[in-house]
Amino acid sequence: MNIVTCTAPVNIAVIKYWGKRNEALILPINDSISASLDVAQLCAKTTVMSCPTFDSDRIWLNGREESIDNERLQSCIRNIKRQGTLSTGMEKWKVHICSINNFPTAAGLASSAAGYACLSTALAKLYKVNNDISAIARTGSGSACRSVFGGFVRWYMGVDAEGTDSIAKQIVPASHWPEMRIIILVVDDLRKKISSAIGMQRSVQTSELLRYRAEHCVPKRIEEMHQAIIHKNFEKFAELTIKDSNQMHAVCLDTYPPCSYLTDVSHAISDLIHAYNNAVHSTKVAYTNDAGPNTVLYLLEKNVPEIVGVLQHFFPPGNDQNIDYIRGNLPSGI
Ligand code: 2P0
Repeated sequence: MNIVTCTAPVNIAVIKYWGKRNEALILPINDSISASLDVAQLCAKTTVMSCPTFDSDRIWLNGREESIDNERLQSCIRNIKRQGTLSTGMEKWKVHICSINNFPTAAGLASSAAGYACLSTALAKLYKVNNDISAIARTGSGSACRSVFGGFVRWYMGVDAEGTDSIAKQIVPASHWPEMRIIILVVDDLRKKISSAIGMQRSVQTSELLRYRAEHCVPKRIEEMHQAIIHKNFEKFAELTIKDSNQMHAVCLDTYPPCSYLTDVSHAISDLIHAYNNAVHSTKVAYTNDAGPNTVLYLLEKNVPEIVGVLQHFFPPGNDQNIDYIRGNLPSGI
């Protein structure tokens, strides 16, 4: 029996991926940038086993067996087996996969990203694949390619029709900006109504703003964000993060029928962050929302106590608008 276990981090985008130019190959319409979180805090952990006596491929997610007949999962497993360099017939052995998350699934916390990054890395080790793992992870879930690395990561959209250059690369390791912290405000951990995949497909079909964003906004913004990270320019980083999150949600509303992911509590949090930044005459905290109501804050370590104090003052425990806090930092890697 061969057995491999890996962990992979959740990543939170600061320049968002929203829209595919090729659905089957999962090729995006723009570059995106994210930070991977500390694997000890928010991660997927996957064990893969292959054995000559297994008679079928099987998968367990958080302890429950799920169907292996999932198109993306199959494509990921097929890709890896095809690229493997095992030479003894072991590539024909069936595989059993066990994966767990230590965070709420489908709460807008990119569980599929960590999950597919982890699965791809574990299977690539099992089948001795030497090719780019981010490209394999991408075929499971687009944002998974960014979770293959720690620190700040850029997913290059690429130009090749087959997607050979649509891969992720680390911009800097987490140690480059050790003061960076995130706080996840869990507004609601119920499953989101419209999946990202469906939402972005609908945006590509109907939103003119999406095309404008991809052609005119993101190319400039992505270079500015890349530089802000390299130069540890927090104010610029924060402004770009906020603007890009809001633009992605503007595209979601420009979609027909619209995809509305934010709640009154999400809006109240962003209003509070703007009021706070305004009061302190500097952008000390950034917020960003994925395809769900939870808000992620990026801030520097020295500002954490004050900002947590402000949040707890306005959203006290026991209040109707109660939110849970998950604090994290970035040091990460598989
Ligand atoms: C991101 N999201 O950049 C954006 C922001 C959600 C909002 O990547 O269809 O689960 O599997 O490629 O990767 C979520 O999209 O979608 C996502 P698929 P995925 O993080």
